[in-house]
Amino acid sequence: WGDVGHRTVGYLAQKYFTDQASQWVDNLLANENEYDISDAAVWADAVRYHRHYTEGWHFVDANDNPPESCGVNYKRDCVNGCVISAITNQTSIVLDHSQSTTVQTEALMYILHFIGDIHQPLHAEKLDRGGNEIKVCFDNRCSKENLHSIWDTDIIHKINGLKHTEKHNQEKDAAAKWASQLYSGNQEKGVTSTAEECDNIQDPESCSVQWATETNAYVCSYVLANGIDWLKNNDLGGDYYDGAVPIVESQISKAGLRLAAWVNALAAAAG
Ligand code: DCM
Ligand code: DCM
Ligand code: DCM
Ligand code: ZN
Ligand code: ZN
Repeated sequence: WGDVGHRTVGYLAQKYFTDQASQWVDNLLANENEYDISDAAVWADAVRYHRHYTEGWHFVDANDNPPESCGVNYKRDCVNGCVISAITNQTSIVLDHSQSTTVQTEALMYILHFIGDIHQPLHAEKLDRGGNEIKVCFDNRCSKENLHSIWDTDIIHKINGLKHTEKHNQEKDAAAKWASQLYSGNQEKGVTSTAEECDNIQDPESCSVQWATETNAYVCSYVLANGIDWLKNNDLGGDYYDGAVPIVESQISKAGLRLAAWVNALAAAAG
C-alpha cells in the first residue's frame, strides 16, 4: 500500500489495542519528534531504499497462474525471503530481550508495516512484478500509471477524496478519518474485537500464510479476472474502481484488526 493505506492500518489497529499493548507500543516507539503510530507504520518504506536487503520483505511473489488459478505456497514462493518470513523474523526479534532497544523498535515498525502489505492483493502475486509492468489508465491519467500503483494508492486516494498528489499532512489526516469510518463500519457489522483473528505469535507462519493466501485469491477473483488486455484497454477509474472499493475497504479493515490482535499478543508475551 501507499502512505494512506499503511497509516490507516496503524490508526485502525490502535483502536483495538489492549491497555497493555498501548503501553508496550508507546514505550517502544517513544521519540522526541512527535511521531505517532502511523509514522511508525510507514517507516519501513522510508528505509527500503538504503536497506536494500529489506526490499523483498514487502511482498510474496506467488508463482501461480492468474486469473485461472491462484495460490501461495510458502516453500515455493519464499525461497529468498518474503513478507511471510519477514513477519516471522521480526516477531521473534521484537520479543528477544537480548536485542538492543533500537532493533526491537525497528522490529515493531516492520511488523506495523508488513501486516499491512500482506493484505494488498498485488503484494501476494509475482505476475509482471506484482502488476508493476502492466501499464493502465485511471481517471484519464495514463502516463505513469501501472496496475500495482492503482491498488497501492489511486483507489485509496479516490475513496478518500484526495487528489493524485497530496501533501504529507493531508494524507495523515485522511488516514485518521478513514480509520474512524472503518472502525464504525466494523461496529455496525458486530465486529467489536480482535477475538476472531489469528494471533499465533509462536508460529507466525501459520497465520501469515493464511493471510497471504486469502489476499492472493483476490488476484484471480477480481484484480486480474478480466485479463491483462481488458485492464490495458479500459479506464480503471470507472466500473473497475467501483468493484475494487469494497475489496480495498475489507482488506484494510482486516489488516487493522489482525495487526491489533498480533500486537496484543506480543505485548502479553513481552509481559
Ligand atoms: N520512529 C517512528 N516513525 C518513524 C521513524 C521513527 O515512530 N517514521 C520512531 C522510532 C524511534 C524514534 O522514532 O523510537 C527514532 O527513530 P529513528 O532512529 O529512525 O530516528
Ligand atoms: N543499518 C543496517 N542494518 C541495520 C540497521 C541499520 O545496515 N539492521 C544501517 C543502514 C543505514 C544506517 O544503519 O546506513 C542508519 O539506518 P536508518 O537511517 O534506517 O536508521
Ligand atoms: N513489489 C511487489 N512485488 C514485486 C516487486 C515489487 O509487490 N515482485 C512492490 C513493492 C512496491 C511496488 O511494488 O510497493 C513498487 O516496487 P519498485 O519500487 O521495486 O518498483
Ligand atoms: Zn506496493
Ligand atoms: Zn511496503
